[in-house]
Amino acid sequence: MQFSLQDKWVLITGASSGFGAAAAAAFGAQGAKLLLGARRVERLKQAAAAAKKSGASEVHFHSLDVANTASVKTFMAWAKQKIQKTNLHVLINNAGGAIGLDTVAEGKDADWEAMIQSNVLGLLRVTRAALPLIPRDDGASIINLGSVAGRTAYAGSSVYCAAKAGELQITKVLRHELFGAGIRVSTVDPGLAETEFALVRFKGDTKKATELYAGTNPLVAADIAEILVWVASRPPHVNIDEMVVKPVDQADAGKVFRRQ
Ligand code: NDP
Ligand code: 8X3
Repeated sequence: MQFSLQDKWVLITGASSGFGAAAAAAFGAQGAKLLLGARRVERLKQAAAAAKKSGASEVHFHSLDVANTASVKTFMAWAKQKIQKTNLHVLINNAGGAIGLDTVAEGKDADWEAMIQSNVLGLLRVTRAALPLIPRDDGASIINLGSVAGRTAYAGSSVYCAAKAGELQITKVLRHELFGAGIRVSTVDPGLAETEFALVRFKGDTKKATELYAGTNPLVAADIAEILVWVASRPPHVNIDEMVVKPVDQADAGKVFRRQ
């Protein structure tokens, strides 16, 4: 039988835009209780209001920088207070993204460090802090956001590809470490999706960001949100290990069909 998300606690990192904000609305529509984190609190507030409107039974938000251990600790202490018991049923490790599209020859230390901090170390920090709140043998799920970039390589994306390959390996390791605990562990790995991802990658250059999606039909945030809900709501004995989701116009990370 499908796992009901009604009144279950769902924690989403990077909930201020894109997949995270859409996931808040989608889990909200299932009647879940939401804990949302990201750095831009004003945007979290908007995502929280939309999720409440979609049917969430409770929505709370708090600033979170997954690149900072102290911030993760503060956030999780706040989350623990809200949840009270060990009943965090869904953890969505979504915070992350790509910064820059430089070759290795032109790469910037700050960009490399930020990508490893959010996509890899942030995922580890949040998961470490959340694990004591996740119930055993009760249908709980940890769902990590990977990428096609973690499974293939393209020029200008060395560290982002490495970070998402790291996410995939961490997901697999967790499945070993949680063996017997009755906690599901999944990775959902999208291809080209129109969110603020490109704006962040191109450091606020809206022209370049818009061009990335020009003439093609990318995924949208709601496509991934719907899949995250589906993964978490499978019967408790079913673990969706890995899911790769691309637009029909995309054959591989660097190969996108564009209509004139
Ligand atoms: P967005 O840029 O729209 O969202 C990224 C989210 O991550 C924002 O809410 C941002 O919040 C948050 N975030 C980034 N860094 C941190 C941090 N240090 N601490 C806390 N939150 C952080 O992009 P997407 O929704 O597309 O990206 C979501 C995830 O999906 C990322 O992991 C990305 O790599 C992955 N992905 C995206 C694809 C795409 O094509 N769009 C494809 C495959 C995977 P804030 O800035 O407020 O902190
Ligand atoms: C984002 C997908 O193809 O831009 O993770 O690397 S891609």
